[in-house]
Amino acid sequence: MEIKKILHPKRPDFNLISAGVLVGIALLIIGLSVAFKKIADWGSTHKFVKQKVIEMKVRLPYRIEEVLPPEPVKEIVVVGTPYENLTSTEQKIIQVFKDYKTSMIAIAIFDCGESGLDQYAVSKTGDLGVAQINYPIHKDMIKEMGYTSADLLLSIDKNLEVAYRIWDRADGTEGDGQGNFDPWNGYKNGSYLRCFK
Ligand SMILES: [Ca+2]
Repeated sequence: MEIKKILHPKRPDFNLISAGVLVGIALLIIGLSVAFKKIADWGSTHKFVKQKVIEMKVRLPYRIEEVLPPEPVKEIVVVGTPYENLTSTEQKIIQVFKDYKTSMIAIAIFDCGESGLDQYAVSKTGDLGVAQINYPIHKDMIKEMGYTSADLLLSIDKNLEVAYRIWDRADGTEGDGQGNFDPWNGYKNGSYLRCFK
């Protein structure tokens, strides 16, 4: 005869669980006490010190930096005469040519190489006024500017305005503020250099 085995559904063993919980609590208490003991030991040899959030640095009010050599001084022609002591014609030449060195050369050419800065100077070949502008050669440009040959003698300003235009055109490009004095004989033959003695 077959004996039927009655299978009881497994029930949790409450006694075993409560024993385990008790052991767990005991271990936790031991662990915590050990931890507190360690913190207490660490605390006996360590302490909290308040520190500043911003650190202040003490330093000298000056510092040493490398000194760079100055740029080379631009070469200039020194004539030794203050601007206010120049003649009005010389001042006008500086105003027209602007650049100091160019102006000094222009004064020297017109003074020592051409007209002697005589407003009414007229040469045999038709060079007129302060800058001794050759009328036959530059007639078209002078007319285009609205001036007559008489204007180049009566007005130093107009004479120099035409001179500047000739100077500017001499390098092949007009209106670039660059030029040369090749159109003037007083420059090409070197007679202007007498003004720089
Ligand atoms: Ca030019």
